[in-house]
Amino acid sequence: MESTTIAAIATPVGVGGIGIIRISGPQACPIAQTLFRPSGHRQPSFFPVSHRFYHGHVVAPDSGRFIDEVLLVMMQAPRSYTREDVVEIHAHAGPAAVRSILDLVLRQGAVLAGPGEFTRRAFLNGRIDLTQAEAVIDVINAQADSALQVAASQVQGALKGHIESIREAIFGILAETEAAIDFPEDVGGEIDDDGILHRLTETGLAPLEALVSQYEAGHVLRDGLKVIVAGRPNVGKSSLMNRLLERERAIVTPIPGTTRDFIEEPLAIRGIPILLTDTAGLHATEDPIERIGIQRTVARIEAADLVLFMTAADGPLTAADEAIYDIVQDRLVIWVENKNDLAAPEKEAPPPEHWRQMPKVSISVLCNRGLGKLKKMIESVALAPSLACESALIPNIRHKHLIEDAAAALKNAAEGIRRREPFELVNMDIRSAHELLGEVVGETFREDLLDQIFERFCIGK
Ligand SMILES: Nc1nc2c(ncn2[C@@H]2O[C@H](COP(=O)(O)OP(=O)(O)OP(=O)(O)O)[C@@H](O)[C@H]2O)c(=O)[nH]1
Ligand SMILES: [Mg+2]
Repeated sequence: MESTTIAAIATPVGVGGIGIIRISGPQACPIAQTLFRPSGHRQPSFFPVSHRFYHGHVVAPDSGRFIDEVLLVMMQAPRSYTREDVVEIHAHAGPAAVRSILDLVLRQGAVLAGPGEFTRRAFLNGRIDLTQAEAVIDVINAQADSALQVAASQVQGALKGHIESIREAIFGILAETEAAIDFPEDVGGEIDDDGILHRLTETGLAPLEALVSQYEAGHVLRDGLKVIVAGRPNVGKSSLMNRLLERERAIVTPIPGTTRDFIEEPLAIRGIPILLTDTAGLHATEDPIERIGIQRTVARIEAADLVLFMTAADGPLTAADEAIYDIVQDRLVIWVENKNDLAAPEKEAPPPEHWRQMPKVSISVLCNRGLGKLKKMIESVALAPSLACESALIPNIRHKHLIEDAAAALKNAAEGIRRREPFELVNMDIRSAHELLGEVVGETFREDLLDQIFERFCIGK
């Protein structure tokens, strides 16, 4: 247990309804008692009951100056977030009052908490493991609902449980082979190489490799779906971007060639984080600068998860549309036919045969028609199993690297067993895999790693 008592403002900066000052450590309660005047209690006899809210006032101990009307709650160790004594003071006034209260708390002997220090203590005191601590950061940072769901279930320890069971399996193999090396006469008989190899692959390597591939699959929920709007000039790409963002982000004019470079904006569609890119209209040109722009757009199209290929219904498809079709047709694509308010059905030619393979939605950005349907289509693409992953077992980048290294070590071990190398050697790899997985759940950890993780937190968490 830490001997210092830490304090910080736990609510976001700015003018909010309430601001919370959080204090954790052995002095949390004594400090609170010096500042807090409970309503209807005589001060000297006041000692808060754990997990109960008290109404009262914060008063500066030296001057007797009234600071704010507050609610105070004490959570006695170990039934608190950090497993230490925690006091929270919920202040009602603006940021100035919240800061004055924090100031008083610090003057009474608490030290200002570093970023993530509350969570770090929760980890060091064994309340949560590292995957859960990192998931707390993700919860704080998650912008869209679906990402939040994944983060929230990791707080519950889904990934931890899974890694633990893989680790146990590996540990079982280690225990068995080490016993055979050290005490051959007690264990009796030879090591069953093939049996060990089978177990190593089935219960160690395969689930680890599956986790790594889930990292790739889960990237949509974690980082957002990369969606690019492409089409010839003037079809309404920037208008669509603005409509989806619900603000006038991109310049829209009737002049073809209005957008000259990429415009990239994050947004959420039906709870899915999206990174939307508006592009310059694609068309045949001799202008060298425009040609570079077009090359870059093509590269972006190749890196996108989904292309919204836009055409306009105010006239027939053009050669420029055909040329863009050739670029986007092997991508995941939705054909978005815009300006259906100007469509003249009687004059419309049916689309070429090969175009009909693309899922199509007909919209009018101007009249706000068909946008709901487009959003639904984007959602179903994003949630397709090839991109998104329903499973809660999605590692973050740190986990992924460790899991990859552990898988590589197990692969080496498996190779060694196949070559009939002695288990003294093979076990070095197996042991290293076991340790690497220990780092994922924080069982074997290094101080600098902890610093790195907790630095990503905001102060007060
Ligand atoms: N009638 C009608 N006009 C639209 C619709 N959507 C966009 N427009 C108009 O089409 C023109 C071009 O719109 P933009 O959004 O600038 O088109 P763009 O595809 O971004 O064009 P570039 O940036 O030049 O490639 C503007 O005058 C828009 O008001 C629509 O659904 N119906
Ligand atoms: Mg534009």
